[in-house]
Parts: sequence; structure tokens; C-alpha cells
Amino acid sequence: MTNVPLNQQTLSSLPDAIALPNYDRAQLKAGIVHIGVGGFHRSHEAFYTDQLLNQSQTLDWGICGIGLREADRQIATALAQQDYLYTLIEKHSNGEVKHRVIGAIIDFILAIDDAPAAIDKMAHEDTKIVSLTITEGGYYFNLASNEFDLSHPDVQHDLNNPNAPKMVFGFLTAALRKRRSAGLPAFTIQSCDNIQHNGDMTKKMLLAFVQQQDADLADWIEQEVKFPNAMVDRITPVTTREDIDELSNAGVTDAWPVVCESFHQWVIEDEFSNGRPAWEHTGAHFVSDVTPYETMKIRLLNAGHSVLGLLGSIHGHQTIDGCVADPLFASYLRRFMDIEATPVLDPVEGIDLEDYKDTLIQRFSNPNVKDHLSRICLESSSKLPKFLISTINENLANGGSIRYATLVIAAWCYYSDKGTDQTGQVLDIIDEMKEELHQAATNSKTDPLAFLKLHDVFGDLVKESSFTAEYKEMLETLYQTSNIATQMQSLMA
Ligand code: CS2
Repeated sequence: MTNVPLNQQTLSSLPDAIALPNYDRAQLKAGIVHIGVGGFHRSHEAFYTDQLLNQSQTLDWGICGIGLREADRQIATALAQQDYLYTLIEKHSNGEVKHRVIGAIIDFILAIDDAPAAIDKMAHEDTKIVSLTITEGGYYFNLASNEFDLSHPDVQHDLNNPNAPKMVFGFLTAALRKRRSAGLPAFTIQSCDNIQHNGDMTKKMLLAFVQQQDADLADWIEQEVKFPNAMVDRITPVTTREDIDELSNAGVTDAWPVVCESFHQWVIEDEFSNGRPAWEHTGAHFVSDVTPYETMKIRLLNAGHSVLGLLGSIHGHQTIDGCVADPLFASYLRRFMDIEATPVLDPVEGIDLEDYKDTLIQRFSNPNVKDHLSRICLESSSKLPKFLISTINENLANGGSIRYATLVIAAWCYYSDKGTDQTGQVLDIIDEMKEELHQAATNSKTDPLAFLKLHDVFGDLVKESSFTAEYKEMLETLYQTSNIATQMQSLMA
């Protein structure tokens, strides 16, 4: 098969099996500016938007990506050489693979090279929404104080350099200031991260920042900018060399395709400052209160991932589907979901939680989505407080079971100390707090609660004696046996 390098000129020469954008990309305006163009944005918001553009031929909702980090340079280059086109590779559990070229992204600005261009783009009258996928850790939220981390060096830098910011809140502030002086309406700020009340959290963090710089602007933002909360969902593993090669075998040379499952869900509070795409036509669900949906998703799916990720890494599993193919891990996950996560969830309108959990396990077991545990465990220090620790705290308050989640915390300590699985294979641990976690975990040999004393991660959990009693025992056994499976079994006996 001839191999076609993906770009605007070659679209019509791509193999027939590949679905293409049917709209005129040259006519699109960038109504959305998105900060954090990784796999997830491309398989989710850009996918929903592309479908809408295909259906409605609206011209207002193209997307301009913005990268704030040096790591985005590669992304910028890959996308630019393909006219910002990329292939979505949807992998179904029956082995079917569907390819679609997504055309919704029409531009990309690397803010570290050109901060004014990024600010101008957000301040442009065409921009109606600035959306974010900046990960759980990207909000400068300090768990210990429950407040914005004003002392962070990036924050201090942006407070001192309002026109040359580095971090997301510096950019948003500069752009909103510009719009306000130009008499333009505010844009909506739409978080697409896995955080409960992600819109409220973004608002709180942004206002804490702006108040330090310009109290008047903070008032204007409070009145004019909407921050819809949303639940976002689509499992999107990291794109691998094999994915690129497989696509090349299917006839397309694409430097940065995105692989995902077929399932996707987006539940959004209908609160927008300046209009929005009619995403309901492409499956998004608009509601007045997203809280029960996001709590359900974070405490079952994301926490379920972390349970498998940490226990599975120690055991030597590589991927999520590998974990759930192991009956011990599949039952452990279900027990965690049924006994610890479900009791602290509110009912969700229109959703049967038993079906939701069955579907989750089916999704996790998709053998074609090779979701590596290293991705799941990436930045655990910012994920676990949001995904798992809140469930432990609520169960402690209600007298509910905590053992299944507690073993995960003990496993995390062991994992952070050893840096290897139980057979000695080195683990690929990426975490902004890696060193602190390692040090605290190593100290647990002399002070068994040392790991839990990382207040930024665990808050006051170390003061809960019913938790620490179980935790200490589990950690001791894990160090003695280096056998996570036996411990999982004994908890389920
Ligand atoms: C995962 C999520 O990061 C994680 O640990 O649980 O990326 C998960 O795959 C997505 O939230 C699915 O929507």
C-alpha cells in the first residue's frame, strides 16, 4: 500500500477506510483556545468538536492549541508539519479499529516562545472559550492549606511579570485584562481535568491569583467569567511507536496519532459566558449539576485505575487489561468498588451504578487498548488525593470499610521506596514529588508512618488511628513477604 504523509493537501489521497473532515478548515475561526493539547484533548473535546463541524458546518468553533511547557515543543512541530491534522485510532474490544482524521485543531502556539501571541489569541474576539487539560497537578492547589499555592515559584514569577507569564493563571489573567480593556466580553474557562468541581476549582485558583495582582479585574472576572463544571471520560493510552507503525501499515504517515477506546462521555454544566458549540448534537450531556456524575467517575474509574496501577505495578503486571485478565485483580477491583467506593456515592440520575461498574470492567478489559500502568501511576501524588483518599476519609467518618484502599496506600509506599516490582524489575516512576515520596517511604523502615506524614498528599490522614493501625500492619507484611497477591487474597478471604 502506498503510504501518504498526513497534511491538508494529501487528505483526498488517504485510504478510503479513513474517515475525513468534510468541512472547509480554511474557513474556521478559532472559537476555542485549548491549553494542554495532549492525547486526551485530542480524543475527547477535539473529537466532539470535529463531529459537530462535520454535522453542522458551523464555522465558529475551530480550536487553537496552546502549549505552556518545553515538552510541548515536539507536539508543536509534529502538528504544524501536518497542518494540525491527526488520526484518531479508535480501538474496540472486538478487535475492530476505526480511523478518523480530526480537523478541528487549526493552529497551535508555543507560549514559551511567544507569550504575547498566546495572550493575543485568547484575547481575540473570535475566542469564546478557553478550555484546559493541564492535569490534576496543574492547578497549583495546595492540599494541606486547601488553597492556591501562592508561594510556588511559577506563581511568584507570574505575579512579578504580568505581561510575560509562564503558568496558566498568568496567561488567563493577562488575556482577560486585555479583553476587558478592549470592551470585549469575557470567555468561558472550561476545565477538562479529572477533578471534582473542576470549574469551581479553576475559578477559586484563578481568583486567588488575580486578587494579588488586580482586585478590580478579580471582581470583573467573578461577575463575567463562567467556569462550567464537567465530567470528562475516554480512556486514552499514551501513543506508542507501534501505534504509529500500525497506522503506517494502514497507509498513513502520522507523527502523532491518538489511540483511544470507543466509549466516551462528557457531562457539562450549561454555564457559558459567551456562547458554546452545540456539543449535545454529538453526544455531550448538559446538566444543571454535574457533581454526582463526576464523583462517580473519579471514585470508580479513576480510583479503580489507581488501585490496579499501584497493586499491579508491584505484582509485575504491565497494563490495565493485563490486570483485569487476572481474576485476583478483577475481584479485588470489584470489591473495592462495591464495598468502599459505592457506599460513599450519591445516586446519579439515569445511571444504574451496577451497570456502570460492569461497563467499567469491560472497558478496562479491552485487550486492544494497551493502557500501561506507568501512565496510570504517573503523578500519583496529585491523583490519589482526588481519586482515592477522599473515599478513605468519608468511610472513616461513616464507619465504612477502608481495607481495600488502605492496601493501595501501603503499596504506594513500598513502590515509592523500592522503585521496583516485587521481582526486582525497575519501575518507570514519574512524579513531581518522586524524591520526597521516595525519602518518606524509605524513612518508614524506622518510622512506619513517615510516608503518611507527607501532609501535602495525605492531609490529616496520619491522625486517624483506625487507618494507621491497618496501614502499619499491611506495610509491615508487604516488606516481610514482598508478595502483594497473597495480601490481596487474605483481605478478600
Ligand atoms: C486515568 C485517567 O490518569 C489516570 O490515572 O485514570 O487518565 C483515565 O484514563 C481517564 O480519566 C479516562 O477518562
